[in-house]
Amino acid sequence: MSYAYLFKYIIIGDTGKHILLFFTVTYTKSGFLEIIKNARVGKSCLLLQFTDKRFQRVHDLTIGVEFGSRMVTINNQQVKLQIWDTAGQESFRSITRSYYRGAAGALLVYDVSRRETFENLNAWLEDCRRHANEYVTITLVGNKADGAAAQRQVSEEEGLRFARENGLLFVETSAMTSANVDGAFIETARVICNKIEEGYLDPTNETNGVKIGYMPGGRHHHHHDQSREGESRSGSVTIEEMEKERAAGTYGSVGKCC
Ligand SMILES: Nc1nc2c(ncn2[C@@H]2O[C@H](COP(=O)(O)OP(=O)(O)O)[C@@H](O)[C@H]2O)c(=O)[nH]1
Ligand SMILES: [Mg+2]
Repeated sequence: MSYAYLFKYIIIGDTGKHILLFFTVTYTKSGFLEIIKNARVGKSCLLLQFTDKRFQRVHDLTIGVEFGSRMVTINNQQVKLQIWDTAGQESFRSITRSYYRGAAGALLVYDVSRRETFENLNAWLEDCRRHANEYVTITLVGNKADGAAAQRQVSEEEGLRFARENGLLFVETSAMTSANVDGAFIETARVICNKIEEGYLDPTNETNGVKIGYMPGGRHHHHHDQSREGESRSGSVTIEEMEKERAAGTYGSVGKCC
């Protein structure tokens, strides 16, 4: 199937520290395995929900989904999203780093019912900024926003504040109910599209995680207006706000992007 662009994504966030080290030793001890599971923020489940529209409660820790892709439509253009899931390899940070290279989008995931995963965001963000290309669009995703209020350890306001302070997009999701899962991936792609349209992101440079596809009969127009360099739509915008702005027709580049 033809597409206008291909965007490469990565999904990052806690899987629990030193899991692989302890895994075999504590495998049979009841209780501990549960702790391990709780430390996982739901990256593989988000990917599975986005690509397959299903939720699988129990994933094999090491044989998780590692790769997925889905075609999405952004302003009447087909865009293919190719997503890499770090799939439990977080323990080997050097392997994880190779994922950062050539990513146009990154979903930085924490678990709203587990404060520790929120507190580790700074380290993840630092890693991402250091190893990804400078144009990467990062969306902060507060996953598992489906539990009882009493189970919540991070409020939506806190998530939003962190996103604002760090110039990230923000959305709360549930890979279980599928709430906002499509939005998290698609709105990230929309921002990438806008960066291309504004001439901020060069789509011909594959190290930016973007590939130009083949469009039968179509032609791409790319502006490289240097005066707009440095502009980005990713700062301090929530996905909800973007949707509202778009509905009100105030969001730029609508109908022209990509
Ligand atoms: N309640 C709830 N549980 C979830 C959600 N997403 C994932 N989980 C659970 O969290 C566990 C870890 O998910 P997984 O995708 O393997 O995490 P990963 O290590 O970040 O890839 C799974 O066993 C799921 O049952 C969600 O949105 N809501
Ligand atoms: Mg996983």
